Amino acid sequence: MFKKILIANRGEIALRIIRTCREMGIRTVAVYSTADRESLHVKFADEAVCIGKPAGADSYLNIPNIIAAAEITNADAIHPGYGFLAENARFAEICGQNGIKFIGPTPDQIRSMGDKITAKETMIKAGVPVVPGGGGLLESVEQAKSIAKEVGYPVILKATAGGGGKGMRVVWTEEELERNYNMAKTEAAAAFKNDGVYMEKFVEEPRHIEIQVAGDSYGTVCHLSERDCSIQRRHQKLVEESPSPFMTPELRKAMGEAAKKAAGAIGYESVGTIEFLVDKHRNFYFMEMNTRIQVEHCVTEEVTNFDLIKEQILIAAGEKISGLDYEPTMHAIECRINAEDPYNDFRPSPGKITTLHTPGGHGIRVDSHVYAGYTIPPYYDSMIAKIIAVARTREEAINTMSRALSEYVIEGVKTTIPFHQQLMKDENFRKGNFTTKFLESFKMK
Ligand code: MV4
Repeated sequence: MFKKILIANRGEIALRIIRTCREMGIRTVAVYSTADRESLHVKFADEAVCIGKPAGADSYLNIPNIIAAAEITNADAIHPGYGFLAENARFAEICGQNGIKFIGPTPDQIRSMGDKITAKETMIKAGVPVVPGGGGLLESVEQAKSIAKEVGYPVILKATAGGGGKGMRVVWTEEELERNYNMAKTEAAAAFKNDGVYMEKFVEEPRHIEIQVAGDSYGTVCHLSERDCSIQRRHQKLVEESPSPFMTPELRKAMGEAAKKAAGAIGYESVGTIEFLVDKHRNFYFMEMNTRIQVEHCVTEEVTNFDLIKEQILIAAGEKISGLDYEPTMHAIECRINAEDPYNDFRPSPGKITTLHTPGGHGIRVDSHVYAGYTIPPYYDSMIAKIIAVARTREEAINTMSRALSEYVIEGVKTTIPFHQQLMKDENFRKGNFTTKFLESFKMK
């Protein structure tokens, strides 16, 4: 087992990883930017190293500085968390070249899912359902038009180097295709330094349901059921839950098997997520694979009783997994508390937290790095806490969440707490009646 893990991240996920390491008897090294000197992850780790100025590029994305911090502290592994360098194949490679274990998949596995056209081709070969459409790289507007004619409008253009919704364009008629094709290519080139785009049939009003998987270095893969992440705003998830209110035992079995095929096809060795679009007829289609631990991993932990960070570390250290699949035994809902103003287009609201009262009690877990007197820096993600409610039924979990939200006091900055309070009362949300379009028409009172 590793003796010392460096956590190449900040915020709640850095703290989350430190907690598991302490339980496992593994020493921890925090790294931090000059904006994060007062952050809890710095205080909770056994050692801490400053790695640069506030901007991500100067600190949490600065590979030489992070490797140097691992060398001087003698860390034998690096946990990347999510975001920053978590899906950077080059970083995983450099860790290996320096004799440091990257806690995650291999560089090749990251690469094979990073390019979306390659990933889709791999899934087709593996027998995983994908959205119908041209498939490969589009070579010209003429080719795009002829594929769209075959597939039928509406279609969606996506960047092969994209993901998470960046650089996508929905096209409803042939007249709109040329303009959107050119814009998609320009946007992709600017955002990803790769102007490759591909086409798919546009699935209208889908649900976003993802399957948590785990694979070990002996070729065994298993799944830990689904998370419903349909409650999103501009591709930012706000609420996640497990099980999905749209799930059936048959669909879970089929999606679980497809997810295992997907991970198995690349010999995946770590915990990961297969994202699917699910249409109203419960047809499901592979969208992308996230080769990292995700923000919303906690809902799966609460319903399966696994510590997914521990599993990830054990797999990286060469342990075997059971190979069994796991079904939810409880219902868990997570609300992301962001320092944003839900009454003002979710505008970021960094600054000093003057008062803080964190909820607790039966069925409540709060993962957070903030405290009274903490100043939220403006340089990073605005998420300051995740609140997870767990109960035997969905209705009870929603009631527990409502109760906990009513206890939460955060003063000094605006937060998404009022949004979640109103959502928990929404009739359609309570009925499980929602798709990825739900928040487009949700109005704050
Ligand atoms: C789609 C789609 C409809 N049809 N692909 C958004 C994130 C990225 N992973 C892919 N996304 C979508 N791909 C086809 N063929 C609709 C979306 C989409 C979406 C997906 C999940 C959650 C929220 C979303 C919001 C808008 C669009």
